[in-house]
Amino acid sequence: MVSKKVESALNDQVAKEAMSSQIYLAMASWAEAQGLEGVAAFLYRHSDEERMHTLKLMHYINERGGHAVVPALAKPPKDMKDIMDVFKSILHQEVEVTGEINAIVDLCLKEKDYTTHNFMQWYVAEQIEEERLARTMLDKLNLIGSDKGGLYLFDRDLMASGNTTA
Ligand code: OFO
Repeated sequence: MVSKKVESALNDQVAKEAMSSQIYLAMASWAEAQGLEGVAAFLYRHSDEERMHTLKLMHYINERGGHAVVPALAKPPKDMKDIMDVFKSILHQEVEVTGEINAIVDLCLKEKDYTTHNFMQWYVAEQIEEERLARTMLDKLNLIGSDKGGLYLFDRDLMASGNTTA
């Protein structure tokens, strides 16, 4: 059974993961409209992953005697400055999520909820991967600079990779 405090923290995280999915979806649509098909495919996939993160939390809350709440979501930004801006926002977003996950882990220890603490380790590991991925993308984009041919190859590679570890 989760305590009310832990349940509420997990439900807050449900809302944040759902919002992440929403933000990635808006970025994907922007990229698709720009003709960046590979980037769009990557971002659509990532939006799905964030939905999976949301559902995983919801199932856990319900299985532990709580009630997972479906949140209201704000409208995400429609336009991005450029592709660099997209991946800078992603890194910023993921660093923030890591902080939120760590705060829940901390709460679990304070509440002596070792079951939820154990469950949250999956998210701790996932955040390492998410941040690594965003940094790798930014490094590649920094190398490409304003080279249009480089951007074309970056987009094509993302299309071909079919996963989020490009
Ligand atoms: Fe759910 O990891 Fe990104 O935000």
